[in-house]
Amino acid sequence: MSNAIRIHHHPLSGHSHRVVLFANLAGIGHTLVDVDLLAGEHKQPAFQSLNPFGQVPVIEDGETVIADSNAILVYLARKYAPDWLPTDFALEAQVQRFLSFAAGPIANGPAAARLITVFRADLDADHAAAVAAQAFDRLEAHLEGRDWLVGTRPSIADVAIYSYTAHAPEGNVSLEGYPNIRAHLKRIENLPGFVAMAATPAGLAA
Ligand SMILES: N[C@@H](CCC(=O)N[C@@H](CS)C(=O)NCC(=O)O)C(=O)O
Repeated sequence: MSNAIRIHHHPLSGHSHRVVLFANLAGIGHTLVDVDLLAGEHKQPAFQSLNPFGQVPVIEDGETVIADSNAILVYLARKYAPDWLPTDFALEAQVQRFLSFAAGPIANGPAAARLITVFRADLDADHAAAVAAQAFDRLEAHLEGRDWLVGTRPSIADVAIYSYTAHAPEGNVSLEGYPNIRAHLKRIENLPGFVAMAATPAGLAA
């Protein structure tokens, strides 16, 4: 496997982590390029030439540049790790459903709650907590009797959900009442190649 893919990331970004995690789980060779978000590097022309939205993660695969964590997961799975994205139409739709879940309630719930505590983001903590609770109630119910979100093996859906769910307690969102979710996280952590995102104390950007 070549080392051609460059992953532009920030080590405390869950969106970045889901890409780094997938590259490691799927054995996709890559190099990491740190983007200093706290110094505003993502708003500079050099980075914005890669992603005009000014957000990590972004990958470069030769001449191909892809931004957005879920878009990157789809691209990498299709090109390098097809076992992680089913081609059966109905199963693929189920994967897409959970990518949307990751980009919606997971981003606006546990990820937003963590942005408030770790990065002092000016967001509504009560709203984030309510969105997180509803999202985790739904995820907990879906995982009843299931090992993986879709089908009988891990897919990019599991990877997309992992990072902000595992780190929800950093945003004061407890996983205590969610045994199915905690078992699912553990299953992902036990996969060969798993790499954790660094834990962060509250108030990083204080
Ligand atoms: N939909 C995007 C969201 C990416 C995102 O929110 N990235 C954050 C870091 S976790 C970022 O770069 N924030 C800087 C900013 O928006 O100015 C994805 O899935 O990649």
